[in-house]
Amino acid sequence: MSILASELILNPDGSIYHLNLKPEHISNDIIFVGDQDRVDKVTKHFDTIEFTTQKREFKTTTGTYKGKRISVISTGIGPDNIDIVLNELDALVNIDLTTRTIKDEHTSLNIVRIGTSGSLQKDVPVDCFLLSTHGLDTNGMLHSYNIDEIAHPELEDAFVAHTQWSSKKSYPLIVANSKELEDKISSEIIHKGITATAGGFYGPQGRVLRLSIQDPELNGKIDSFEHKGNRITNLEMETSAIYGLSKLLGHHACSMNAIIANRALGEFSSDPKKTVEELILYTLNKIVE
Ligand code: R1P
Repeated sequence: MSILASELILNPDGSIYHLNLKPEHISNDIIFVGDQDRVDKVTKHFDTIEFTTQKREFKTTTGTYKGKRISVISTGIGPDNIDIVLNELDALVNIDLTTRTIKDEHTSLNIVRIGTSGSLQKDVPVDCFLLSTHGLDTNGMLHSYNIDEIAHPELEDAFVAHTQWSSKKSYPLIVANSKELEDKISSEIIHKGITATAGGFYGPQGRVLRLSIQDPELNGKIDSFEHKGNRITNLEMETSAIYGLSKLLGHHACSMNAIIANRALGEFSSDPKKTVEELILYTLNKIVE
């Protein structure tokens, strides 16, 4: 059955609505960054550039690094943008945009996020690299989909009990990464843990400026959560949404975090640009290994 024009929106040139991309523009190996200016910080290392485009915060450049074809895409900030980026990328590879029908053969993308994040644990220091084994979704976007098959109810229920999570907020969901990608990108220098993904930067991450927040103790309760060896190491705004939609759509995803702040110690990196640059090079070289 053909997908209606109002549901699968294409631009007049046939490219997908927000990303401005056609299927031939992207590689199956994709790096996500948040900031559109960070795309060039990755692709400046490329041997060749074949294509670049930008619409709103979504900038894409495709080229080769050490001979491997890779696309780098900026997602902007937050899980709402990830909903757009993952659905549109999946449509590029798994929907025939001409007939508007789902292809018989499924294509899996490999997606690695290179992001910045704040540590919640004293022993996950500023300027280290952290690979997210899971994303802890606290923002609710994924609840629009059928998520039972990707949930970890025992861990989620333990987290709800430990934090006395308000029933008025969206129920937390814990989603795993792609173990295959984790094994490819890991090394002895990489910290690992569950990454909590918030739907905002201030209140949703426990920051107080002028507004009081629903649970001022929440960050402390997240720090102290432990269940069968699992703990929450850091906080950012995209990983759980990337993991959830990738699993549901049949793609592989892994999130790499440059830890630029330590919320437990109140510290901020003295040179976050350098840490991000080092993570970019580390990740690129792992992807092509
Ligand atoms: C907030 O400042 C942004 O920085 C972090 C958060 O996840 C959020 O997107 O990541 P990026 O630097 O990758 O955007």
